[in-house]
Amino acid sequence: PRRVVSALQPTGALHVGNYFGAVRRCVRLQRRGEPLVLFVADLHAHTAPQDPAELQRRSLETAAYLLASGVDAERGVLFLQSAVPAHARLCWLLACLATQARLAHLPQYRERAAGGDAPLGLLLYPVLQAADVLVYRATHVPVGADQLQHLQLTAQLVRTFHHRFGRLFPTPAPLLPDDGSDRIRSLRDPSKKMSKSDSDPKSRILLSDGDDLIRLKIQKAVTDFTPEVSFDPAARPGVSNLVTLHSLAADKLPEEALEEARGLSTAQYKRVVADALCGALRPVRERAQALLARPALLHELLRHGAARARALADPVYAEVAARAGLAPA
Ligand code: AQP
Repeated sequence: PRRVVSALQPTGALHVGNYFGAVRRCVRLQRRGEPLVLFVADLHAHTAPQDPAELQRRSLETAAYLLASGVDAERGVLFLQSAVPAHARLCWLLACLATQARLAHLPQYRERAAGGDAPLGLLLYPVLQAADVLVYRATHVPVGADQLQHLQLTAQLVRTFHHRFGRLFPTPAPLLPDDGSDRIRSLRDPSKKMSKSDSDPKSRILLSDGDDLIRLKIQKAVTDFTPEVSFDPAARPGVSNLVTLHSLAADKLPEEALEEARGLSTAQYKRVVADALCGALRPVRERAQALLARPALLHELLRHGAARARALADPVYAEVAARAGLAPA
């Protein structure tokens, strides 16, 4: 059977890159009938220092935005990663199958560790990601292009596991988008991706931003000095990023977005883009605010989700433990 597994880290407020690149894709897969396991990756968040109360608040907020975006927690499974111990248990065994050299070679690690004395958790991050999907015997993982190397590591860990302990896991296949949604750029420096942790809040549009703030951030977005609008991500990353955002927000093809931009200056086009974003994000924001006003309901939903996730993951881990000569948990 097919199973799609995905996650978001509660490392900050979600931005439109997370929304179009991850959340909305999950919602659409789920609406097409794909069985979706989706969680808030609070264990992953600890690879950077976290304030405990803030982490808890962000985790709940992230869950609220996932639900507000249309994730169906009854059809799928939605929970906090740390509530399902099998992730960390499987991670340990997989870590024993991975080599330090292989992990230290991954570009994301090299970027984030930047030659410093990084926490061990940062090195193990992609191994925990492998455990996250294998513990549900995932067949498909929605990823962005920058995650492909981590999925290759997962495939390698599956091969090593099978070699030592016999066949057990499907090799999860990547689901890559073809609408540019996996590469939304920073509004202040279009050579970088939009990111939760960028020090400049104007570099990203948050799902919690109101219409005025969305308009202001788009108006201040860095473009270039060519007056008309065109789509050329290599030569004109800033303007092209606006076209991508417009097409995603208005659910149009980039060509259709460009058609609307014809004859407009960049400044005029920015108003069109901002309108489209306001229209797409307003209902999500309003639903999230309504959910966040009911924390007890959210906690209950997540508790229920975690119980269902454990019912899926525990038997898989029990089989892993049996194969590896470990106690069943
Ligand atoms: N700029 C982006 N464009 C499209 N998709 C993006 N994603 C992240 N940034 C963009 C996707 O959102 C999901 C969230 O994954 P994560 O919570 O693990 O965060 P991340 O990938 O590390 O990226 P962030 O949001 O910028 O967080 P920080 O700053 O903490 O690293 C993933 O599916 C990712 O592809």
